[in-house]
Amino acid sequence: MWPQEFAARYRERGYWTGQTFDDLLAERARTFADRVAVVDGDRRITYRQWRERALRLAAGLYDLGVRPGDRVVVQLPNVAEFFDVVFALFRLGALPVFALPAHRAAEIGYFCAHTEAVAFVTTDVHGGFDHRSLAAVTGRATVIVAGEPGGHTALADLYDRGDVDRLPAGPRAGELAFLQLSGGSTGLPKLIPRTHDDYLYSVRASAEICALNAGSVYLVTLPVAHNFPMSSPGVLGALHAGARIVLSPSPDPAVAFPLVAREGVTITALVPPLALVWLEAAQRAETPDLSSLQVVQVGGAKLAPAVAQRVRPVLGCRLQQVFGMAEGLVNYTRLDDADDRVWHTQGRPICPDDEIRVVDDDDVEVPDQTVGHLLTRGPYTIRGYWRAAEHNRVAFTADGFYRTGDLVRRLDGGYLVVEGRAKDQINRGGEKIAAEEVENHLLTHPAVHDAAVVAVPDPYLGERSCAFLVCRAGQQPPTLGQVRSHLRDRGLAGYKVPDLVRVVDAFPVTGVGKTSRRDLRAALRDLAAAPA
Ligand code: J2J
Repeated sequence: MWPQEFAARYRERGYWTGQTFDDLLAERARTFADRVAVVDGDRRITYRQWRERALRLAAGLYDLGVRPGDRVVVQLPNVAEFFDVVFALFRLGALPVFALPAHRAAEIGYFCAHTEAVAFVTTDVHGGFDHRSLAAVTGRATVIVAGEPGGHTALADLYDRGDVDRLPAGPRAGELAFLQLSGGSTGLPKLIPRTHDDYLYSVRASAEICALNAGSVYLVTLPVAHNFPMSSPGVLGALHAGARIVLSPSPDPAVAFPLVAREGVTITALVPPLALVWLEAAQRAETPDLSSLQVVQVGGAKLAPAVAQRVRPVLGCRLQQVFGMAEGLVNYTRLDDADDRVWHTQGRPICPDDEIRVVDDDDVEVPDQTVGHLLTRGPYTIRGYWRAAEHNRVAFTADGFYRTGDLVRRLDGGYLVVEGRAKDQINRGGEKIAAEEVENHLLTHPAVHDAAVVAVPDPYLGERSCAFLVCRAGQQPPTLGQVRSHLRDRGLAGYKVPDLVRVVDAFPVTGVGKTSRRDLRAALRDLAAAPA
């Protein structure tokens, strides 16, 4: 949490207003009562209905035993129930833990155990996977299913189960609102504690930077629980503006483009590989009418300038680059920036009180235009991960700056260009993979003696992952297929399963004495990029 003097300053400057997400929804339900807030297929939910559904569900969850401060792992695809669940938990002061639909037993089991979750809310079958099977790893958490419950608690039954008038008082804005997932670079995923005050500030300011208003229509293309579509300005920014949220079940242009045309979508958020897919699809003759689009945001991974330049001519709208992180800091190119900045930079921070330091390996600040490590602190950047005291000592400086692990160059006007990464992470088209987490799973394979996972450049995804293996003496090295099925059997999310496997006799030893895994990964990176 922030030291007193910082908290006082952030309040004084009007960043932290004391409003909770429940307060915000209550207010919007009054102001925009019968306007449509959420569109999910044929379902259209007004602001008033959204609030009513959230309150009734809050009462049902309370009746089920969910209490203020409890953690609830939420794994839902882009469906309207996501908003009911999340705002019911906000009302109760229970904390959603945001899992992604791609997460499997390894991740869900860990989230439930680490957060001592009292409930796990998921869907029935999505993308060919039966999420109810995850009940096997949720420990004491009550499993709640949006859809066919299959022997578990049906979410649908909870709306009429409790008494709204007997709900306890809601949380205060300085308290935690939820736990978001870190992209991670360590063995186990870290959880990011965000308060109502700090997150709502980033949402409000983002909505303003992106010029959202009650006439805006925001298409949720990426998984809604990710920080980008949730808050930059995302669905919460849309709520703040009284805008309309349209949920796309898939980012595929075949699904998303007709929604853009039907609903008059004005803004959406994409990762770079999807931007490429959209550009290709939009050039085909039979493309639906995309003329309502005003802004396409691209972020999560580095966008190549050559792709950036195609957005306006092909999609007929402005491009906004977004360089953000679930830990806090978000940078945007501004809607009135010159093309050069929009194409070649990843924007500048939201807030004048976002403190940015670009430093060398010894934490000494480097001049503008020089590549260095990005450190940051500010009114919506966390001061520590949740229950991770040891890791926090390395992830934050003594004076509270978050070490982003990103290598950037700062230009005049505070614009940042992302030049690379110092953290042991693979950014697979915006999906983040912690090298060590995958390595730990690889080490459980009986033939594997040692493992190192590195990023390999990829023309479409930006990066793919390559696992280097040293095998045990006398053991047959596993094939790519065997490695992949081993990790899938362990319940690892599909995007974390290595794209390539290289078996080597030994890892290169760099420097003298102890070899750090980081040096090792760097040494292997060039090898991985070479053809097999
Ligand atoms: C290069 N790298 C980028 C960009 C993120 C908005 C937008 C994105 C995220 C996000 C987010 C990048 N160019 N434009 O939370 O609110 C890499 C950096 C960063 C990490 C954070 C938001 N945009 N990145 O991607 O927590 O390495 O958040 O530190 O998933 O993604 O990942 P994540």
